[in-house]
Amino acid sequence: MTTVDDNPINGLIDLVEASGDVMTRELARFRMRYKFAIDEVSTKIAILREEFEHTHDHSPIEHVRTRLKSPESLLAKARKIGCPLTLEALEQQIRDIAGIRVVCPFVSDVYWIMEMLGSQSDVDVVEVEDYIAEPKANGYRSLHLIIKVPVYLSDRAVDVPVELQIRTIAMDFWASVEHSIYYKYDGTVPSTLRDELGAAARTAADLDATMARLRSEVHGPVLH
Ligand code: 0O2
Repeated sequence: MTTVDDNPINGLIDLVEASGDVMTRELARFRMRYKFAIDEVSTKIAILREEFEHTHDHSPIEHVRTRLKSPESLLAKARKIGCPLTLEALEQQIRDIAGIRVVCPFVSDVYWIMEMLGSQSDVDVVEVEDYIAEPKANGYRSLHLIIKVPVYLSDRAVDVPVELQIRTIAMDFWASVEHSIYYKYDGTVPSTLRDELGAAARTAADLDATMARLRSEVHGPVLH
């Protein structure tokens, strides 16, 4: 297996080009299985959504976004965490190569999606980080899961990890603004802005709670 640990070449793409067609094909094949895993989980989510909409008065999903980590950000993450640049090590140590974000109207929808996916026999939930129950210090709230799904290739089946971020519209709005501020200040956000973001996160949490209460006053308790 080719490694770039001591290689001065800056990008995985450069490495791949320098290593010739065999490595190019290997990396493309490696990333492809994550794309297939995204396709599989996206289909599961679409089925849950359509079936739910058929029988309920609201949709549990506002929108879904998927992303396959680019070779450049794969390399940047590997460097950041000190992961050797071999396909085996990338596979074992980087679990967000396939990412899916599901944005829901209500907090109860977030947990419903987790339960529905987690109860499927071909879905293995390997990690749950509940930043809704325990928000991050900056106010970030979201439910993070790493799930593994089997992908059937022509010569074998592989269990492929997918990072799922499930959150409400209010949480998503906060996270996207916070993300852009974080990058604008290159990670060192001034303390006044940090305080305001913290206050905005509490407002977003209050909004989620108020909307859930109003909904249940009008439509009755959530039954899913
Ligand atoms: P990107 O570009 O969104 O992928 P990990 O980095 O996943 O290996 P960890 O610490 O377990 O390690 O990750 P965590 O805390 O579960 O966060 C993973 C992702 O959640 C991040 O991916 C962000 O997308 C999102 N996230 C986590 N914390 C915050 C936060 O404070 N603000 C915002 N806006 N998003 C957050 P990446 O890799 O950072 O970036």
